[in-house]
Formats: sequence, structure tokens, C-alpha cells
Amino acid sequence: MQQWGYEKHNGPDTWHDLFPLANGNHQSPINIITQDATHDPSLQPLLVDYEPHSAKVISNNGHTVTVEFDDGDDSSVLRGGPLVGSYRLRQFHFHWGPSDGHGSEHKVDGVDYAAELHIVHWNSEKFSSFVDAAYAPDGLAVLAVFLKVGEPNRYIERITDTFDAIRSKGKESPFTNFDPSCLLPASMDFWTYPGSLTVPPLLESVIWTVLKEPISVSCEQLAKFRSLLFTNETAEIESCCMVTNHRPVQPLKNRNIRASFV
Ligand code: SG7
Ligand code: ZN
Repeated sequence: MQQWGYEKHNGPDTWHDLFPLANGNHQSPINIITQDATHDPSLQPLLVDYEPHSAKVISNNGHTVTVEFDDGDDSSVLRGGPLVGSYRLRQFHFHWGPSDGHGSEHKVDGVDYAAELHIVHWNSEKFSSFVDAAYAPDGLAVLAVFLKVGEPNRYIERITDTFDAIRSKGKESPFTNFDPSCLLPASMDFWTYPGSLTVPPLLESVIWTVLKEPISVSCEQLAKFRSLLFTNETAEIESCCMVTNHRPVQPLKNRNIRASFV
């Protein structure tokens, strides 16, 4: 296996060869069985406090499209919910699939959404860098938002408008004055559980917070994500479209899912 990916020869079923943690006890994503989630009244409201100017660059990393933030100080943070202290915004990115009925990483009672947004944060009170935090069980906090097909989303348009400039792997383009809280639904009701990164190295360092209410995007907007390329400009092999980049659900094992709502 040359490089992990989402195709047959290098996809999620092969990741355990190089990353044995793929079969670990705290892997993500999972299927959220809503009946089995326990309401936890001690969970705090989620508080997002993002500074639009800390957005810096949008890039195609060959696995997804990512918007990176300046995380040199606490100007953009996530607090509350299941978290102790504040977690600094690092980046956000998306996962999607080949058709509108399929593409989210988490499922709810077995049901797929079209896509999923991940807003990634790290514990800057306990750790001095993202990389240090990525190895600790309470190091990272990812806020997940489901995307369903419906009305076009004008905030997603800002992102897809850059796609001509970042079509192939390794391309990047300046991207600022963007507050990712514009991509959150009206309700901040959530489920939370301890899990992992959903791509290699699959580190079990993520406190997941999955919002119950999806946001909408149009099917044309979703189609633009699929037109990005996994391959770089000079690929000697054929260029290959990013039609799917989600990991299948993993066993819950001995974990509880908590809900912020009844
Ligand atoms: C995406 O998901 C990328 C990765 C991210 C990974 O492939 O956005 O980020 C970069 C900068 O390559 O990796 C460590 C990290 O955030 C996994 O994130 S996820 O578990 O939220 N899906
Ligand atoms: Zn992700």
C-alpha cells in the first residue's frame, strides 16, 4: 500500500495493515443508536467563540478540503458541552459520498446523511501544540455537523467558490474573514462520546460532539465537492475524482453515548 486513501487498494479496510489502532476500542465514526444514548443533565451548553480573521487558507490535502486557522492564541475556541476548559480552533473539513443519500461518517439509527462537517479543536490549556494534544485522550475536540440535501447554503458557496483554485492535491488558496459558526444549525442539541480521528493515524484522542440537527446544502453544491481530485496536478496515473471520503462506522464496544437533550 503506497498511501492510505478511500479507493479499493488503499481504503478503510486496508488501514489496519499500517495502523493497527484501526481495530482499537475507541474508534470513530459510530452509528448513534438514539435509544441507547443517555441524557446527561450535567452537560453544559456548547459555546463557540470564533474570530473570522483567524481563518487563513483553504487547501486540498488529497483526502478532503480543509480550512486552516491561526491557532497561535485563544482567539477562536470551543467551550462547554462535555469539555473541560477551552479548545482552540485548528481547522475544519468535510466528508462526503458518491450520491446524496450516502456520505456522512456518523450515522443516526443507521441513517446516513449526505455529508459531514468536522470542526477540529485542541486542548490548549493542557498541551502546547496540536501534535502533543493529538496523542492524549482529552487532547482533541471535534464538532460534527450533518449536511442534508435541500436549500442551497450561501456560506458553503464561499467554500465551493475556491474549488477551481484547489482542484488537485497539494493546492491551496488564501481564505479569511470566515466564521465557521455560520455553518452551525439553529439547535445546538448534541450527542457526545470518546473516539478517534477517522483517518490514519486514527489516534484515540477525540472528544466527539455530534449535533443532532443537520444543515442544508443543494445537490449542485455537493456535486462540486465530488469534482475535487485525490491526485496532484502532475499525476502520471489518471486524475481521480474525490467522489467518496468517509470511513464506515466502527464498533461502539464499551462506550456510552451521552445526549444533551431529552
Ligand atoms: C482530514 O481529516 C484532514 C486532516 C484531519 C483528518 O483528512 O482535514 O487534517 C489535516 C490538516 O490533514 O486530521 C489530525 C487531523 O485533524 C482527521 O480528522 S477527523 O478525525 O476530524 N476526520
Ligand atoms: Zn473528519
